[in-house]
Order: sequence, then C-alpha cells, then structure tokens
Amino acid sequence: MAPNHDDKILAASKRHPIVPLEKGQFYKYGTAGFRMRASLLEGITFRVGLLAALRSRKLNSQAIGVMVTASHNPAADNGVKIVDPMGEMLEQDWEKYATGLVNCQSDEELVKQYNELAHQLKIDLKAPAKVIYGRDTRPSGHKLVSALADALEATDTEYVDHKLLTTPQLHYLVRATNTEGTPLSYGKVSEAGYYEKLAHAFVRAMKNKKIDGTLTVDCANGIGGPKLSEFLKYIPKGKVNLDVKVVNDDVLRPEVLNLDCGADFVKTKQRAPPIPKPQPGARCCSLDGDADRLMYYWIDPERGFFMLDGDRISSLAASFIGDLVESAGLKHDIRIGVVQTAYANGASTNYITQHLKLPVICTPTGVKHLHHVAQSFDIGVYFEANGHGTVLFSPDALTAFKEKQPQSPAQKDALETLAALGDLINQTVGDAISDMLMVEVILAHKAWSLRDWAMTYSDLPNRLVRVEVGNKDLFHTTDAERRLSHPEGAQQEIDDAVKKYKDARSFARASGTENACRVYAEAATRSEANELAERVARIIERYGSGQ
Ligand code: 16G
Ligand code: MG
Repeated sequence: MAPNHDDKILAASKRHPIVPLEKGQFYKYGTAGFRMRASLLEGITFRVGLLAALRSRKLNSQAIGVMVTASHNPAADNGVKIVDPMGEMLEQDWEKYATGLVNCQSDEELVKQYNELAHQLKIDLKAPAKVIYGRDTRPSGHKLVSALADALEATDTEYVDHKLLTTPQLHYLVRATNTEGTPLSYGKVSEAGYYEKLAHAFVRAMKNKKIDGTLTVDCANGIGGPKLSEFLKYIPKGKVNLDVKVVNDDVLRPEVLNLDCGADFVKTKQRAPPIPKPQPGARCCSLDGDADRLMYYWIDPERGFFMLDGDRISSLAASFIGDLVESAGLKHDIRIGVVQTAYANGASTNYITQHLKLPVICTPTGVKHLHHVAQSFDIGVYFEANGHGTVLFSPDALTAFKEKQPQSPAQKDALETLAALGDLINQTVGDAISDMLMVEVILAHKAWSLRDWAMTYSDLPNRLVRVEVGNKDLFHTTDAERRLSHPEGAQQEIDDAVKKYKDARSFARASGTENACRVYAEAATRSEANELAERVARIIERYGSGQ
C-alpha cells in the first residue's frame, strides 16, 4: 500500500501557514531560491521541505540539501534554497514545482498538488528519502528549520540538521554525503572533514612558498567569521605562514549582519568597510553574510581604496592555472575556458581573450547559468563581478594531474600544484574561504602584492544603477542579458545612447531578486559611464511605466 503522507502533511501545514500576498502577486523561486522578509518564510520553508523530499525520492534516495540564508541581505530577511545531490543548484526544471507548491492557496490544495507532482514525475512515495540542511546566523533561521523538519517528518524523510554553516559548506556536505564510500568520494561527511580537506590541499598547493604580510578578512558579521576562525586551527603549524586577522565577526548582535560591511557592501559602495587601520597597501578582503562571495582590496595612503573584484579573481585564476597547465605539458589535452556575465568589466574580457588567449563565454546572471557552462570545459573558471565563483575541474583533468608521468621536475611541480588546487577549490559552488585560499596561493607563487595583481589591466569606468519600475516583468532579455527583446523599441534607444560615447557598453535587465531593473554602463571615462547609465536608466523608467 502506498504510504499516505496526506494527513500528516495537512496537519503540519496548518502549523506553518503561508502569508497570502496581494491579489495578482505570487512567490517565485528565483536565482537564489525564495528570499524575502523572514516573517513571510515559515510556510514557504515548510513547502520547500516537501519538495526536497520529493526530489530525493525522484533521484534514487540521494541526499538533497536545503540552505536557510539570505546571504548579503539585511538581518531582517531570510531565504531558503535547495541543493542538488552533487552540491549544485536545484535543477532549473524543478524551480517551477517549488513555485507551484508555495503558491497553493490552501493546505488541501497543497496536499493535492504534492500528490499530483509525485504522480506526474513518477515518484515512488514509498522510497526512502534524505534531506540535509544548515542555516546562517540569522535568528529567524531557528523557526524556519523547525518548519522544514516538520515537512520532513510528515513525509517520512530521513534528515540531518548540520546547524550553522556557510552556504558552500552545506554544498560540500551534500556532495560528500552522496559520494561517501565511492571512488568519487568528495571528503569526510562533517564540518571538520571540510576543514581538513581545505587545510591539507592548501599546504600542498603552497609548496613552501612564503606569504607576505597579514591578510585582514572582513566577515560581514556573518557565519564566515566563526567558520574561518575554526578553519585556521586546522592549518598545521609551521607548514604555511598564513597570517589572518579576522574582523567584523560579531555574530552575537544579529542586527549588525551585513551592516556597512561585507563583500556586497564593498562592491556596491566601492569603499572599504570599517576595519582596524591596515598597513598601507596591506591585503584586505571581505566575505558576504553566507561566505560565498569574496572581494579583495587595499587602502593606499595617497590614492585611497582599490578593489579587486570577481573579474580580477577570475583573470588571476585563469592566468595562473593556464600557466600551470602549460608547464605540466598538458596544453594540448586540456581545454580551459572562462565564463562571465554581462556585468564583467570589458577590460577583463579583453585581457582574458587577448592576453591570456582563453575563450570567454557570457551567460545570464546567476550561479546556475555560469556553473553549467563552466562544466563544458576541462577547466572552467567562472566568477560573477560580485565575487561569487569558482574553478571547475573535469574528472579527466583531475585524472591527468594525478596520472601523467612528469618529464621534468618542473612538470612534476606543476602537476602537483594542479592536483592540490583541484582539492582546494570548492567544486560545488563559489566558496569565499576556499577562493581566498586560492588567491593567497597564487599571490605567493607569483610573489605578487595586490598592486602587482591590479597592474595586469585597467578597468573601464563603470556604473550600476537600480531603477524602480511599475512592472519589471515587462523587460525581457536575449543574448545572455546583453539586449532587451521587450518592450519593443527600448533596445533601439539604448543602442542610440551607447553610440554617443567612446568604448561604451550598456544593458538593462530585470532583477531576479528584487522588484526593480538594473542598468549597467561602462565607457572610456568615469563621467561618460555615469552619464550613459543615467540616460539608459531614464529610458528604462519610461518603458517601465508603460509610456
Ligand atoms: C543572486 C545570485 C547571484 C546573482 C544575483 C543577481 C546565486 C546563488 N546568487 O544573489 O549569482 O549575481 O542574484 O541579483 O545564484 P539580481 O538578479 O537582483 O541582479
Ligand atoms: Mg552569498
């Protein structure tokens, strides 16, 4: 007899009601799952739990992850998203099922839709299911994970509460859980396992190179602070001289989370967060509230703040790894590619294609798009300008690093460093802690300061503007968000505006996380970039109000 979860779901769902939205509005599983004010999320998280259980049953009872976080958003927000078995974002086809369940008007309709989904997707509700979850430091997380656990109980799903985690740690744990005991094992299924793997790979990748000076890390007063401090204990004494100063790591006062600090603040405000005065030129970096974004910067006594964003990290990684592949004698066997979004500074794209001679592919915004394209290369480097990204190595590439017989000590060295990077760099999702270690390794190998790194190319001046519009859904894009297909006529006006400026580029898109449009413009000078952005913003405003 098929197990009947219906009564249990019905009863549990009544305890976690959905907050109705105004007529005509609905909740949507967006680029970062469901993200909004925490007070709206309890019922949503319960229903996400139902879907995660279905997904596990659909995928041969593999563990599915659920992360409760609102990343760089203010403390009053929260969010919930599903992680697929290999630690990737939820398959896009399933986003609509999440949206469907969450928008059911009544508990009865919810149960009906849950069963219909199971039927439509040929899911055996008798099969075992497993879900693992974690949350960031937001106090609202408690209530949300208990709603989630209720959904898992109601559907007879096995679950593990991993408690406080960075988002990338949860992604790691999902993959580690599903590969445990197989030849593809990703590491021990524990937080300690994550630290051990990273610390060991870091030491191997450093190859006794010396790290210069202190690195100050702003942790956005989020989960990255305690987790980074914990990680540092795993670095074997005397093996590497990483000197980290952890700042903005106050997780006891929830209201300071992401407040005037963190990677998103640094990127959008283009200035340093409050940190104890670093030595002039000393390395600083910022993580965001769930530690999946990274920004580097330094403060120059004369010229002020200088930022190295996701595009810079991407080009640094591509250049270093490209050189290693060549030194390892694998240039003709391994295809390296870089994936960016339309927000990537044009100067970085030119540097990668013309100087590094590597292919660049542009995708729409959102990690899931970049990740999948990066997987089409043997080594796929992907970063968003906002500092989220990673480097993916194909199974063939990893095998080549381990099995190729070196013809010289230099080749051996390069192969070992590549193999270590394969373990150091999070293969599931962008991970600020792992990316930071990668950057430290590269700078140490190249014996570069941040200034040397910044010298590789000069960014084109650029400006990002947020535009309030009546209805952002009027705006449709094409060509990886670089052009508007709707409303008709808008793109022609943008093209005409762009033509008025030198080396200019501009695009507009509807945000996937807020009810607004975003306009990006770059041009040869700062004033031109500002002027163009304002001009395009006015065009969007006009079309957005239906005039
Ligand atoms: C989410 C995305 C991020 C993207 C941002 C764009 C993930 C995990 N996160 O934070 O990659 O850059 O949305 O926001 O995919 P927007 O659509 O509001 O511009
Ligand atoms: Mg984040």
